[in-house]
Amino acid sequence: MRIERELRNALAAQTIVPYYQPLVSMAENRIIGFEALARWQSEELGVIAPGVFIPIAEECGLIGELGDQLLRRACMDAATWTADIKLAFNISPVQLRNASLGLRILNILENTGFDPHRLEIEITESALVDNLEVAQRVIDQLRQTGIRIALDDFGTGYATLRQLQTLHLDKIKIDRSFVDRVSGDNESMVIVRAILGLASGLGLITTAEGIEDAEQLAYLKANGCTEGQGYLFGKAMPAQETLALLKRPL
Ligand code: G
Ligand code: G
Ligand code: MN
Ligand code: NA
Repeated sequence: MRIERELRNALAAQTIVPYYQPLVSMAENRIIGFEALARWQSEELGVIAPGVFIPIAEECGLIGELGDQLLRRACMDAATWTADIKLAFNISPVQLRNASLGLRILNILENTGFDPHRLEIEITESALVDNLEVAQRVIDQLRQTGIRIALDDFGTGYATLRQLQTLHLDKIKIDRSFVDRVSGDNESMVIVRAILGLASGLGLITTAEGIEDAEQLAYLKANGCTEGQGYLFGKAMPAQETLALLKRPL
């Protein structure tokens, strides 16, 4: 397959790189971190979206190597930020099936000298369904070192409320599909408020994804959402643009 061959070339040349989307504190109204989002511009094929190449990397058995490469790069990029700015990094369910994932992440942190307290690992609900036992073990191993664990795309998958209670998570990220409809759609507003109430009752931090306007932001903030992300604050950008953004007020 053409795209698989290009993917192997890109891994060898390290041309798939993380971009960074700002993560904002609602209370402080400032950037407190960035989520790394993989970007690939292939010379042969043009821009390929992560929604396309991540699943292919998983199928070809390349996701482990790609993930390691991206995390290493992200830790080096994040080293240029001040120590109060954290890095959020996505892990796919396929990666979480591998019990050695925890050790590999810790190795990368050690080799790059990146403080585990500044790292937040995002996992999706389907990772829990796949293999809960391994997932739980990796999560516990990472949390022991100070890494925080976020449940990504919450509300779209199959995480049970029981799992929210027992999995030792730090944060849930409310899926963009709910936030999208927060202005106007009454049911989405009810759902978002319920998720925020549940999360705060369980002592979990909340991030709302996909915030695009002030109305959505106001509703989320009023209902106790802790952090936000979305085009209102900024799209994913190359590493070299993050520094300038950190220097100016929101
Ligand atoms: O950046 P964008 O919204 O197009 O990302 C699409 C999807 O790809 C998201 O679900 C995101 O979590 C996933 N994704 C982006 N970067 C990475 C990455 O580095 N590793 C993994 N496993 N998934 C990623
Ligand atoms: O699944 P995950 O949350 O990791 O991926 C986030 C995806 O959502 C990225 O592909 C990112 O480009 C996209 N995204 C982030 N903020 C917004 C937003 O405000 N609006 C829209 N439409 N997409 C967004
Ligand atoms: Mn994510
Ligand atoms: Na998400």
